[in-house]
Amino acid sequence: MGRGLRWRNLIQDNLPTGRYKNPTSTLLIRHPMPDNLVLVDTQGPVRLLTLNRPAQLNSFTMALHGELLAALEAAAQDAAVRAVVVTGAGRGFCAGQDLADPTMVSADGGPPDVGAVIERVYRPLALRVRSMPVPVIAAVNGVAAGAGANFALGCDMVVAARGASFIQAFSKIGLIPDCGGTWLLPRLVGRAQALGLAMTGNKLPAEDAARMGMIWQCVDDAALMETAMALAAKLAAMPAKALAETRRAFDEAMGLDYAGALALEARVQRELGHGRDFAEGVMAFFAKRPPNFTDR
Ligand code: T3D
Repeated sequence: MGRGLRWRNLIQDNLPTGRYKNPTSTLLIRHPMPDNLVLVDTQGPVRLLTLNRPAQLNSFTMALHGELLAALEAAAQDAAVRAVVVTGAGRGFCAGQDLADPTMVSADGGPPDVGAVIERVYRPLALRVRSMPVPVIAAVNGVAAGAGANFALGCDMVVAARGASFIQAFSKIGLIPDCGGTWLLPRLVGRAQALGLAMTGNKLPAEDAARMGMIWQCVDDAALMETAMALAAKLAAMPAKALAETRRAFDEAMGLDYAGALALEARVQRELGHGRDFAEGVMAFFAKRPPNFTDR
């Protein structure tokens, strides 16, 4: 038996009957996906995106990637959007790569080119989030595993429900943290904790994640969306360009020495100092009125 066929059979023989198996062919199939894999809702200046594959804990398929990237792009292009919130439908946030997606098998039936999948979808997703012109908040409603965990951690602020958890599930399937995990984790929690989480694949409860400084806040399950949307509304009223530049400067300063960071600050402040938001912020301060920021 060829290597490709062995790989395909290995996956297929171990999938639950009826869910992923096609009884008449050796190809992996899935039930037809409903549309709306990402639900899009606009609440004032806040764009709420809900990953919507609850039966598979919102794990990433190619189709979900496509809809999510398109929804983020649309939010980035819409000047009325000043903050984005991402959450998950059902009991999970996102279980990472859908391990039964057809992309998990290559065209010749052999092992997938995981590197190609990363290049094609995960890298663009992570970079899109990190370059949004407005703040992105992850409202983690349940388990966030593998690339689902690191997608959340790549957002600007993470609010998680007490019942949520974070799992670096990669080691359990012979991979390394991706979707930015190798860069994000050590910076968020330090090398010791990052390696421990990545090597063990242990489930980290949201409360512990908050205590370790890995996320912004852990709240009661029932308060999650109210908290995340209120935070988004607060950020939406702030100077979007300055917030996006803050994110970019923090990321860039990671690779600089102290003097380099000071030079970076001077360069960015020079640009922001010429913006309308700076003038508006100072005027509003002296006029003792709320500012109306418009730069983006
Ligand atoms: O191409 C590439 O692979 C590159 C990209 C890699 C990036 C990655 O994300 S690799 C990591 C992939 N993710 C995982 O390994 C996590 C797998 N899932 C789990 O370990 C567990 O499901 C959880 C710990 C996340 C949750 O456990 P639990 O007990 O709460 O739920 P469950 O019963 O395991 O899952 C519920 C359903 O969701 C279940 O389906 P069923 O049995 O009810 O029909 C399960 O199969 C499905 N599901 C969960 N995760 C995935 C999934 N289906 C497909 N892919 C998944 N990742």
